[in-house]
Amino acid sequence: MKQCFFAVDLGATSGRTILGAFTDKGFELEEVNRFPNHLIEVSGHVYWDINALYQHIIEGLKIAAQKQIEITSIGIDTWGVDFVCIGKDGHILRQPYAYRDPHTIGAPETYFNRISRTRVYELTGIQVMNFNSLFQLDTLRRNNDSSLESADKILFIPDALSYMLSGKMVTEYTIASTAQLVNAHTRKLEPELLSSLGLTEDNFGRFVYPGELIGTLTAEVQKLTGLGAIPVVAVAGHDTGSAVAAVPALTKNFAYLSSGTWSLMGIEIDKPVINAQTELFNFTNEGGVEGTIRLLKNICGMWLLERCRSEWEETSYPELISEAQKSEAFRSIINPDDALFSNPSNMESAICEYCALTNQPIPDTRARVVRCIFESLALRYRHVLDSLIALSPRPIEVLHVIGGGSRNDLLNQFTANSTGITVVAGPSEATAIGNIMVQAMAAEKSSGMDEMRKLINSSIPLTIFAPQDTEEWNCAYKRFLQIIDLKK
Ligand code: LRH
Repeated sequence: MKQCFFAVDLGATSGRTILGAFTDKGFELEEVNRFPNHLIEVSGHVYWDINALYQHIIEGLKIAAQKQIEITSIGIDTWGVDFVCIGKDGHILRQPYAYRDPHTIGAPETYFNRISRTRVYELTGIQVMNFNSLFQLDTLRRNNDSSLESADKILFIPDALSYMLSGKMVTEYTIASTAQLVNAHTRKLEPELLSSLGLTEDNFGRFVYPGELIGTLTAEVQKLTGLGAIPVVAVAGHDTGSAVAAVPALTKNFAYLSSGTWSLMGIEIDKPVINAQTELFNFTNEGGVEGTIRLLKNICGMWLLERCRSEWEETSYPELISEAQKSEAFRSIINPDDALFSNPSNMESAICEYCALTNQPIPDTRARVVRCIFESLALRYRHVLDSLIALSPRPIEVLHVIGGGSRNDLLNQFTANSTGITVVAGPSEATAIGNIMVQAMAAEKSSGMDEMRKLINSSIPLTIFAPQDTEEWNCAYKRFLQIIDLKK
């Protein structure tokens, strides 16, 4: 019987469960089930459906049981910052708000009246974004939210799903770190921040690091799925942490771009870098696997195209990419991180509005919209990479693009052209691979991340993109900087 690790990997628009095994040839992955994940808007709030996500995981486990696969352990990673409140009776108090809920607009500024921005950054090293759990929790507190008021525990999404499977409550380090609740130096929950929210450590589950055992499947889940008392292991519960663990780098001189709904661009370092410059650039220091730190920035990634696609009856990606490839270059340029694009009622109209506001031609065909998105993303990547190069203690020789977006050859080429550095694309399933790697490390089937990265590099096909058309891209970059300035 084959021995496998079961990875649950949930993103903001879709989720999947994957079986991973190590063979003589390297690494084998098999997708078990894939399902959509949607924002649900009700009465002015935006929610996730945690029960539906649980149901999909149960379906995946049932399929694995029917195939008579021996599962060594289960690990869950998800997008960051969102959480559920759990009552004294152990029940989830309501569906969790999604990070695109408008309730946190302006929340950091309100919070900084009590603890200054510099102090918060000094403690956590985390970039300020409206939706960080710190500001979500403070907003709920100010609004006397009934679920927070009745909460005994707060569980981040991967921890909440692990709880639903195992009955055990934990707070996993990487997901708590991106929440902006962890002290970057002690690598534990920060009491000063918790007390500003009226909370203590007792309001969270047992604090664990990637690789620790959470519990085993409850009797109920065993009955539902037909599986035995399989261990549920803490992986890097934050999807970006799992993805970056699977960067197939052979040396340390690399930057990465984890490309999905978000584009997370950064470098991996041993200790947090928290200084006036990183604060000014709003760079984050997120906790990762094996004590590593991800110095990175969130860039609005495929979200723009994902939203346009849903407005265009889900036209396939290959079709959209090929239309964009034939379309005129550098017709209109946007800043993908402009607030206009955070959750507009219509993404295509928001892009047209941005172009009108900055006196550029309106992208009036689908191909032009997609071309505008890809070129603008590539230019924004250069913008962020330039700051990273200035901050990095090591030279950056290569940019590893990982995640679903690494399948987009046109964008990969644009990224190489714009940044002027070689892009290595793949693996597209980095997050699930990183999740499985940590489970393998916990099962002592691997000596650690370096060995795993070598294995991924040698067993998964990677594509290399060398920079081209440097002159045109340099001119476009100057325009990009002017446009950002104009829109301020
Ligand atoms: C990417 C991600 C990112 C977070 C965002 C909310 O999926 O986890 O790292 O900042 O979702």
